[in-house]
Amino acid sequence: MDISIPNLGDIDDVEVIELCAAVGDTLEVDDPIIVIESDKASMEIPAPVAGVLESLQVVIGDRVAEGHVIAIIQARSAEQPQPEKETEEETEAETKPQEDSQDLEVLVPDIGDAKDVVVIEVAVQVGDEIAVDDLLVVLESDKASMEIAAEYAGTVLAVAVSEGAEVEQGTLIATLKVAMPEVAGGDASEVVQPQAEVSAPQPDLSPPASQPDQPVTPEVEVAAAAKVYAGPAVRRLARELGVQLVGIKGTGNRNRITKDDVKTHVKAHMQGQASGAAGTGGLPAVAVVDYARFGPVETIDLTRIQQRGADNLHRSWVNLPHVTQHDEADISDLEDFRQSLKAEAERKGVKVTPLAFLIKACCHALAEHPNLNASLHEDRQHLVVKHYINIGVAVDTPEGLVVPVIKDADKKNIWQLSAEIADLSEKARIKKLAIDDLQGGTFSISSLGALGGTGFTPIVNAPEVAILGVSKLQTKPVWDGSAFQPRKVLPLSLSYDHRVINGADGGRFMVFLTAILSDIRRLAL
Ligand code: CAO
Repeated sequence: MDISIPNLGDIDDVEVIELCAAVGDTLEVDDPIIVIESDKASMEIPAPVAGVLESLQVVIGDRVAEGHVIAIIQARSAEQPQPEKETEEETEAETKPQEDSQDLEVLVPDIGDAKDVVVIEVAVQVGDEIAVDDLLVVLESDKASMEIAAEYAGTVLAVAVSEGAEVEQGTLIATLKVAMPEVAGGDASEVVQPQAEVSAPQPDLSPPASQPDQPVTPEVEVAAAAKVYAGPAVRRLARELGVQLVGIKGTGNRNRITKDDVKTHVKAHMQGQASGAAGTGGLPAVAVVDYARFGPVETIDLTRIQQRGADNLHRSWVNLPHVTQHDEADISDLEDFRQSLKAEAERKGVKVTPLAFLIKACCHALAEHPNLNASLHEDRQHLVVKHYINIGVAVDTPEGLVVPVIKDADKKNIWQLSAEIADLSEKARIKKLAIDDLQGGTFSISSLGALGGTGFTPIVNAPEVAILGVSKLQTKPVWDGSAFQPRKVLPLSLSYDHRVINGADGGRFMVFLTAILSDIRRLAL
């Protein structure tokens, strides 16, 4: 039986925006087949009869009008008893080839803190046949660019972004019809359809199993987002509210996410904000002034890095109660040792500055004081202590402040740290940092020593809980018990999140750190 678009009143041209059933599905009367959308409303086209969907005559993006055949259903006769679900599944498996394609939404994966990432290239168009790893889009943040490639081979059904569009994690990039492997064992009824409201069992879209303690990779995030079991209306609501469906607990049939689930999730988030768990809000605004009334002015565009950096600093400043503790380290011996390394450093082609020693010393101090290598859990009832030490280093670039991260800094020697500081700061300055270079920091250092200053209050790079500010090394008279000696003294400023670190913790950390810097033989302990 041909299924056609019904009379749509005064609307004569609408777009197919969702496919709710796949060829081979058994449909009951009123089960949705597709969703169409005009500029006024969207509506589902339901099955007028029960039966098996023999063919779909449209793809997402097609424009249709009244009378357009969208599908063919092999109707079940009235005498034919409605098959039991399990029997139906068994019969299908025996008599028909397994359904071998599936619609898959490709979403922007985890891109760290990056917001308002811009699509700078769209490499596919509707109808393209693509292979695994074929480029879909190229994104660019203020810090790096990133290619999003296809995880499955298939056909592009719809492209949801265009060049210049701003996206963030979870934004829909494209919908693919992908060739899927046959279901092998398992309870197929628990497997979900990525984007359609269908009740028939679906092939497994799970990515290959990963180790439970492996970090979630962008690839896994993409597959996880696609696996969400929710209908088109719920997905649309989630998109409108800017909510990620991944992670929302579905209370509907077979754990399907309902509109109420989305609303409950949003409500819980808002209540969390109101109770101060995240964000602040309600701050009095700074007065808007017409500066030109008082003299000539010039308005200059801020770079994207400056804008995002300002947001991050503001977020940290208003959410974290900051305390800054100042101290001084006598690094005369360290400086003598560093100077003695100059010839060797030149041969190795690296420049050794005090910063490499500071990173090394901080790693020792963090291992000894793990509370500073931690983050406050969002429930504010737990502390997440990290068993790895990744040091973020603030780098001043023409575009603004960037904080690349030296991973596993505690496992690297002074030569390796020096080389990595040079490499990451150069990449930061020429905008060649990868997203990964900017993620995973556990503690940060902001060194203004080369510029000057006797102390400052750095802002914690939240959700880290502490940051070390470094000012200019000075030669000062230091009393040795019988006379003043000229010593090289390094001013240090530790800012910390007072919800996690109390004054005594901060004090102990600084005493330990300055002791190491004053006698670097302690680095060997
Ligand atoms: N006191 C005195 N001199 C110092 C010093 C200190 N605390 N730290 C470094 N120096 C010296 C170095 O030894 C080097 O001298 P030589 O050229 O004679 O060897 C010189 O200053 C320049 O150092 P550098 O800046 O090239 O290297 P670095 O390892 O000290 O720092 C980096 C690297 C990337 C951190 C730095 O270039 C930078 O960008 N700093 C700015 C960070 C910033 O803006 N923080 C503010 C964040 S809050 O807005």
